[in-house]
Amino acid sequence: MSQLGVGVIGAGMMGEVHAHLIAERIGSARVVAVSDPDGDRRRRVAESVGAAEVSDPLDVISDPEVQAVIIASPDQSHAEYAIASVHANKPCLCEKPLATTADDARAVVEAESAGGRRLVQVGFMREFDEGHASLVTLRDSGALGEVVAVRSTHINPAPWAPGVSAERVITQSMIHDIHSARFLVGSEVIAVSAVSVPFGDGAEGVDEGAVRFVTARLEMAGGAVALLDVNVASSYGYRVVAEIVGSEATARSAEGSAVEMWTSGAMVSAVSANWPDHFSAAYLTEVSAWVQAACGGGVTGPSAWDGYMANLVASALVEAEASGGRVELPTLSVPALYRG
Ligand code: ISE
Repeated sequence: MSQLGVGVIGAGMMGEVHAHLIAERIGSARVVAVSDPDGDRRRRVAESVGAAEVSDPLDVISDPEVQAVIIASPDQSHAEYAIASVHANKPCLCEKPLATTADDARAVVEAESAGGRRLVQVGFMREFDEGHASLVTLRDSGALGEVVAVRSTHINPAPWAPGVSAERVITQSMIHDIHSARFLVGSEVIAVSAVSVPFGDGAEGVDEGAVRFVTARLEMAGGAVALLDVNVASSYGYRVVAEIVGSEATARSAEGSAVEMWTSGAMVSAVSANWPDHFSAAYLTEVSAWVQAACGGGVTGPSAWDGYMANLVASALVEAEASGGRVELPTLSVPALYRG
């Protein structure tokens, strides 16, 4: 069987990760084109996977050799390229967030719905992480009872970005936890509130208004609550821990290295340096599942609707954090394409 031709838009950190997974770990696909406005970066990644260099991202999508597209360009361009992929009838894996505004995400949903076929998979890769997937399996088995609460701890190494505003933390980082809350609880968000902790005046090397921590409370339909924390300035590395508190039992994703060491009054276990190594297995599972679905002309996993819901909740959280209030979300009916 011939290999799926994949075009990669964006040769930054995630574009490179995906391009190498396809070139080195997935036999049923190959990278045929890579684009990036930075010529050196584009050349380096294209050469390393034996693909052609393309300067205009829209030419990647229209290239007849490209049968499926990976969108890993800057966030503000995601929606445009996702819509172009839909119009070209090509499955795409679009990095999160689907868009930078809920309106732009809605436009992707509308384009896809008009075509009547799911072609957009959003890169919420935690659905493909063994720990998160096992929590869903446990929940569905009934062993946890009713879901009472979900907790998500998300820690990025400092300096994630010295000028990071609460809005950026919410829309670029906490957006993962928002999606996790929806799929771990299994219901929609109905209201939100949020608080942030700034670095404080005069902190060295950080911009005015930068925050180091955001905590959010999501009220979910059905009565459960989701408590999400993002720390963008840890001094020790990267962690993500998810927990479901159930009426009968509580379960949490495990962390740490394969071994633990006891030494001089301490127990030591490894901490990942950053997300590409922490979630390396999840990225491989995600990309493999996407390639398999794309070979059949479709996609799997988080949908454009999920991307849109996450953007809506993120906007509500940005408003709640700025006002210090509680912001309610509208109840939307799920379009037919995304039901079931
Ligand atoms: C960051 O914004 C990302 O893009 C990664 O997907 C995520 O895992 C990380 O924690 C975020 O801060």
